[in-house]
Amino acid sequence: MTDTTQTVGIIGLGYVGLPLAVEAGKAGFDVLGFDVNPAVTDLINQGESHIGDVPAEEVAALRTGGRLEATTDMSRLAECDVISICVPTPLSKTRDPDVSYIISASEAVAGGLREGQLVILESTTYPGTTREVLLPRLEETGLQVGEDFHLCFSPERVDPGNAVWTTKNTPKVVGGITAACTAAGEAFYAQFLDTIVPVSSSEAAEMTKILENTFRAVNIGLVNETAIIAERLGVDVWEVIDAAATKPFGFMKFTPGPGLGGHCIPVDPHYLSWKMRTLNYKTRFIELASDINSEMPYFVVDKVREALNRQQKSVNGSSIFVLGVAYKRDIEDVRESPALDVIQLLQEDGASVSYHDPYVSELSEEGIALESVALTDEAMSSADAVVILTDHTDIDYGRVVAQSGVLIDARHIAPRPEGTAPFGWIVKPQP
Ligand code: SAJ
Repeated sequence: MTDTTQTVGIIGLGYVGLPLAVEAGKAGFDVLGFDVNPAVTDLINQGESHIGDVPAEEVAALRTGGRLEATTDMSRLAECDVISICVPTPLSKTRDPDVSYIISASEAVAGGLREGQLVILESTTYPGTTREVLLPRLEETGLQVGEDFHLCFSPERVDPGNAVWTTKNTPKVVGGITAACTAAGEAFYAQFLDTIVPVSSSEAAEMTKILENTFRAVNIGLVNETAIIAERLGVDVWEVIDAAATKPFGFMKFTPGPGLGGHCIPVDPHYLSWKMRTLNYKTRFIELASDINSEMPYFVVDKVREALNRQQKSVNGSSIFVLGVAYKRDIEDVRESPALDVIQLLQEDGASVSYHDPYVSELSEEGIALESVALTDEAMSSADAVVILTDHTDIDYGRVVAQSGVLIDARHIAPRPEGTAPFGWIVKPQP
């Protein structure tokens, strides 16, 4: 693992796998990317990129240099000296872990497992998955972990849209089934990532990731509950959080919003909850945060109702224009986006909803079928209410305030009209 003559296989060429493939290719490894979707492998083999954080030029350069190839043929895993598994770990309909992607990847790896290979799971999952789900399938080949092959867990820490912290410069935690496995994982990543953080086991590495994301989910839940409490007390939560954030130590700023989106933060903590239920322990903070975060779409719809009420209007029959449907700013991903919940609730209450999102041209999720409309003055001024749900950077919010008759701001991004309170969920009309 101490030279780049190895061939690196990466299973799953999404927002985790493709950036990793590109970094390994740039470091001089031959990279073989695997994906079940031929549209993805074809696109990459044409030197294109379907991931916002990966410029097509980087893919094209690696293709030209013969460093990167994509395939759907899993039998080629035998060609790889290192195999990184970056497949999705969603929740099932009953909100239990769905490790089916990990299982099918494990079986594909086992099919071509040979001496000298290093296998690394990167998908976020409950502590124990690497040892309990992957290892048995690999050892069915008769090969011995830590002797014939190595097996590690190394959490992905990709923050989509974050140009400062990238795959290359974000410290990389890695923990193996055995000490030799950890050493192999550390040696591999050290070839092309800036900082490696070895830990004592695959469980420690799995738990590290779950703690990171649970930390965020619980703290977002805390500020969202603070928002609900502040509303009852007639205090503005945004002002209070900004003031608390002036404390130079012992405080970390999180902001309330329309709910918890993305395929990580709303999902990952439930992997730990599920595992602990099998051990007869209830993870109370995770469940409580989840309850509160799920309440926020209702809170926002209540604000819309209150704002319309100030103009003797009801939600029912109103035209409501939503600004931003992605789960967070400056990305195109709508998975678990709270905007989907807000739109559904408004439609159920009889509103006719349209939206504008510069990153999301159409919305066909969870029974919603809408296309992004242009952000014209007319679209805003003719709506009975405008609701900001995602604070994309490239929108002129001063214009939104000027053109909207009724404006609800769930992200505290809009400038406040002269003479009105500088904070609050309802920008116009003032009480
Ligand atoms: N959110 C709030 N208030 C906050 C912060 C976030 O309401 O103060 C909301 C966001 O709008 C979004 C959701 O929570 O809907 C998740 O936000 P996020 O910033 O955690 O975004 P993700 O899920 O794209 O990325 C996170 C990573 N984010 C950061 O570290 C900033 C990181 O936790 C993980 O590397 C990544 O998930 C992952 O892959 O696990």
